[in-house]
Amino acid sequence: MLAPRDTSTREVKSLDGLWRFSLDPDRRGRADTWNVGLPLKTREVPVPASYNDLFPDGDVHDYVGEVWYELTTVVPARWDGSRIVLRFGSATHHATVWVNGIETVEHHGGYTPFEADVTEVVRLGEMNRIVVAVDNVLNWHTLPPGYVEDTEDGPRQRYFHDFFNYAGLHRSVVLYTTPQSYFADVFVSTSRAGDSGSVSYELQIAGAALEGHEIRAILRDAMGAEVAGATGTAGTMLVEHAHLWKPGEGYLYQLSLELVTSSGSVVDTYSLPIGIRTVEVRGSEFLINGEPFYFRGFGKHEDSPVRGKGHDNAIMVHDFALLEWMGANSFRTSHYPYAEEVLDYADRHGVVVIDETPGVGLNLVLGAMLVPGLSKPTFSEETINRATQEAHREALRELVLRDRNHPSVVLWSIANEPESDSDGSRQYFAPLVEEARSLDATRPVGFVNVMFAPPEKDVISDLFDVLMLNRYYGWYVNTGDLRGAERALEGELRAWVAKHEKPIIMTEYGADTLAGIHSTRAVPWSEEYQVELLEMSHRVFDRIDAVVGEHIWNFADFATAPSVGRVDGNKKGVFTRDRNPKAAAHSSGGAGMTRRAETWWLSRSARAD
Ligand code: BDP
Repeated sequence: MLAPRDTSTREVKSLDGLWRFSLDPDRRGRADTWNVGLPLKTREVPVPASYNDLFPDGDVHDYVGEVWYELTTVVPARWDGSRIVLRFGSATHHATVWVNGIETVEHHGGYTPFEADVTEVVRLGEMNRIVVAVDNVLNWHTLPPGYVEDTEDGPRQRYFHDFFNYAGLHRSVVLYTTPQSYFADVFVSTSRAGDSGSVSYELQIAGAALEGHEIRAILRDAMGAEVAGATGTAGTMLVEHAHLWKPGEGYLYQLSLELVTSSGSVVDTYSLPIGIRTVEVRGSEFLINGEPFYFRGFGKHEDSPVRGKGHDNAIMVHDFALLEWMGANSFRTSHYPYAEEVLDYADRHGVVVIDETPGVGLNLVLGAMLVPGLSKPTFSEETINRATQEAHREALRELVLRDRNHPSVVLWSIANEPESDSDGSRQYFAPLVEEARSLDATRPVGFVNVMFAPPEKDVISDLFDVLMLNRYYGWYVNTGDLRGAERALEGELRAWVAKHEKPIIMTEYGADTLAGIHSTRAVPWSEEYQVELLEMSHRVFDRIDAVVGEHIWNFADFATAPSVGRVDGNKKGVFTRDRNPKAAAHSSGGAGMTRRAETWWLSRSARAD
């Protein structure tokens, strides 16, 4: 899916701002034709933002069901003759959209964009009413899964993942134009040979048929100089002395596409940034541009006070600045696709991304720790089944089709901590791995393994290119016993190495830490304990050659559903939720780093000098 861009033939109009908003606890909206217009008296909410934390009342925070958004906007009269598209960056988790009372699109899945051709339903030069019903309900067929419990006090949403179920219009909404014949999609892949690079593209044109048209592709370097060109719907361009996209140096070329008629007039133009780089797994190494890469960074969340999961450029820039301050070179979009702006930024700044689907909570053994009393098998007709797998396939497809042109994305993560030690898990995942490979043969595929499925129990890791492990030695096990934790962690990692010759990325390890708690001894929840646990983990990683990455859990504290193990949310951040550093933020930028991470950091600083 192409991101909307202003070009000489296209125009984008932002619909971000304050929208009218109504909860619908009695489910009256549809019967009372709110799709044509919301009741006169409503609240107003900002877009993009989660609605949950905007108001002091629990009714909004813990609301379960459809909410309604409405905006009226003028569609410019000058757009006459263009194709007009309404696009949502995301709506969490399900949306139905009406324009001037007419249903135009429905979308399942809370973290990927969707759009509707509204050319026939908008009134040019006049006010147009856009109404969206957004449903936050998670059920057995959504990703992530969940179920709604009927209680005396109304519905209560239950789910098996450890972050709050924020909802609403989390990302930008735009109207944009394209010509009637237009570029519908493009897939770009790159390779290297010696110091040359090559850029291949394959594109799709849609809309009104054109006779004898031509397609021109032009590649320009960062200074705007033309370096290569090609014609046709697919082509390969050779770039001599290519300037590679590298971790720490996000060098980008621009690929400009032109759709031209036989008489030479330009019908459509589209332009996108391209990074020339290669990614490869060889033995137990992860190579970027043929060089071993060591991931150093964090699992993150889209999470901040007031906005919840709403995208915010100020928070984004600040988070990237803190990542740099920490010496991080990478992060994982745990546990869902992030806003497109985040990947664009990572592309420009050379930050490496592990891109994850919303496949989280596919593990009811783990789920029972978050939903007391839950006692059901993970994979069954009644729980996670074929319909869930179909939703997963669709979420994976939408993620790959959205993000495959980002050089920052080097690895697809299909799921986080699913059950992976049963026949059911193999049946569930094998087709999804195939799907990922058929959608994109240029990137490795992985999933994030949970501690309940160590090497002697796991039955799916052979399907994947890398091992991604979340391990909580010293926290959920060996609590307060870092010596025992060190032995156990090393023992398990050696068992993985013995079983699979694959690179290991430690995708989560860490300790809940309440900023301000201090101790001279290693006491869980204290800042010192977090420091010591991270140092212990880093010592172990340094002893295992197959470990090619370390992502601390988590970058910052984040909101969760209430539970006895959570103190106003998950506190495993090295930053607090409002991004103040805990002791570990200082130490893991220096002494706490593994030797290999330190090497990367030093070479990076040398480049910057
Ligand atoms: C893992 C999950 C992550 C949790 C973390 C924790 O992948 O989402 O937040 O552990 O318990 O199980 O802090």
